[in-house]
Amino acid sequence: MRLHGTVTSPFVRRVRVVAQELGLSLEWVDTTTPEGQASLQRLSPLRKVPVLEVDGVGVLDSHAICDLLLAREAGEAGDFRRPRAATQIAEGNVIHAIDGAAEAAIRLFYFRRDAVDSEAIPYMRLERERVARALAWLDERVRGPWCTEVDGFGLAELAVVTAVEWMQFRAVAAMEPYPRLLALVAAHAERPSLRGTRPPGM
Ligand SMILES: N[C@@H](CCC(=O)N[C@@H](CS)C(=O)NCC(=O)O)C(=O)O
Repeated sequence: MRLHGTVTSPFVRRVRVVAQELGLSLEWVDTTTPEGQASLQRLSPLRKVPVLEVDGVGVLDSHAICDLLLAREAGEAGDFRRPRAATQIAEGNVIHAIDGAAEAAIRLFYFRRDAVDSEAIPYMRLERERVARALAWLDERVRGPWCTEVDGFGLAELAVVTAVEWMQFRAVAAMEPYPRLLALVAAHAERPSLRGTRPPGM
């Protein structure tokens, strides 16, 4: 299985973390290279990363890829908390909220990179507000280092940590108003799979 991505992408990092947690090694295709980009374009009409190539077919979204890896490695390897029916709604809502914030923040980042003033565009002001509202909503709901009423590091905690660290790395959102989110991120900072996938400078 060949994972296409960049080391800075928070969505790609989630797949790399899940693979490490499960003890899986995935072949790496760096999409910042011409060969990696050509391979990505062949596999995905969206040209977003991550894409996992399985038997010549691209799996086009980080959630689909993580679900696939967790389903393939059904055993209880390590202490990564598997999705559970009891926390499905709460965990799903955390993931949707942080993803909405992350995708909006990524658009703000691309606008800034392209030297476009996103504040001049009403929809992009909404995107900035969406980031802040989602982070405030999450900050009210996290429970110490955990995102649901069940303890353990799982997909929701992973989504929050990877997105918040990326937002700090790219300086796309002020994080001071969200002390509980920052505490959650700090609580997991030394987890080996997170340490092992953190790009230089993050
Ligand atoms: N929902 C997707 C989001 C993936 C995504 O937005 N990836 C970004 C990199 S972090 C990307 O490839 N953006 C390229 C673009 O928007 O053109 C997932 O979970 O995989």
